[in-house]
Amino acid sequence: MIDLRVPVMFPPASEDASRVDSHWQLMLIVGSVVWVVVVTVALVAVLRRRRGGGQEGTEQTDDAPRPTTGNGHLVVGFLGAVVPALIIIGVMADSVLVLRDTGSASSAADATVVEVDGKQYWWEVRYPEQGVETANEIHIPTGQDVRVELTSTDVIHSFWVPQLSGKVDLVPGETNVLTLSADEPGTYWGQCAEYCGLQHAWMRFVVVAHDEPEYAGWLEAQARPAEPADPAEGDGDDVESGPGPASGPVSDVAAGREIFMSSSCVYCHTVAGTEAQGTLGPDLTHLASRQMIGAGVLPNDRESLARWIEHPQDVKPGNAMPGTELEDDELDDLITYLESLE
Ligand code: HEC
Ligand SMILES: [Cu+2]
Repeated sequence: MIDLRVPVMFPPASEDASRVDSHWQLMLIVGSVVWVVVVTVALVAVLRRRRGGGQEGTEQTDDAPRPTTGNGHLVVGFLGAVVPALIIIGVMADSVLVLRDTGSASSAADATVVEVDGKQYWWEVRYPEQGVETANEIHIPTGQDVRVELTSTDVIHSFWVPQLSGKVDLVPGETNVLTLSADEPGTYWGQCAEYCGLQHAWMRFVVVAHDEPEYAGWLEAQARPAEPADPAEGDGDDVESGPGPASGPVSDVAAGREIFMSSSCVYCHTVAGTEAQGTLGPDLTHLASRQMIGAGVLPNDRESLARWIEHPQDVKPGNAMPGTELEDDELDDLITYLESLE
């Protein structure tokens, strides 16, 4: 299980990311050298003037160094204009090359297409060809270009997975395209990189790169509707861990489903294959298969789900989900139902 709090976000894990990374290194080195030279020259100038004891506009003493007289002015002026210009042109040339090499949207006809819609403060993720919808988690096949089509529902967001690519903005009314690929299977953190409101920092996501067969398996599982909960066998689904309420009924999927379907949840959430078809919040059809909830704010476990459902505004103030008051055993059943959505 990966640590939700301390992501390692920077070592490049794709060709594009390596290009961006080496460009950044180049700028860091060039910038550092320029800084050292400028500061050294400035210090030397100040110290020499001090030692000379001269003041602006007053007579210099005999041995005061006067480095820039006559042609000296011309030489220094020339260097001061030409050297920075050359450095800037050089760095810019590399920028243009990096943009050319990495910015190009994948045009391969068979490239996997993923649509990502930015929302305050989570990511809707759709695989239009397979009819799959999920949230805050993008699964891709390893070693292939994936075409990510970025849009926004509300304000400008920015899609950034530092280990895999550069960043691209999500702009309302526009579709921007980014090519994503990962050299190795793994989990890569992403983050909204354009301030979008109070919970901008908790607008995170993961990209999970799989080997081809595993990826196909994931897609297939996600494309299935939720298993119908059969009320007749409801009490077969005991809570996995921890004892249930001492004398209350054992929490079960069917009871939880009942609570979900008769609460406000259905106005905002979809569970494919049921009457819950809300679109304001994340699709919950396969919630239990996801690693985290609330765009990275909590791990996906019973305790966190309970906190989230009762007090989403404490966990992530300003997000679009209101809290719901439930009896303890109702909440327990509801969570058992959510955990059955694999
Ligand atoms: C007014 C709309 C609304 C209602 C009502 C609502 N939710 Fe939500 N829910 C959201 C939104 C929006 C988010 C995403 C919040 C974020 O991450 O910024 C969310 C997130 C969630 C998540 C986390 C999903 C994920 O993948 O991150 C769960 C679980 C959830 N809601 C369950 C419920 C349940 C259970 C109910 C009913 C008791 C409910 N919600 C009622 C809007 C709603
Ligand atoms: Cu943001």
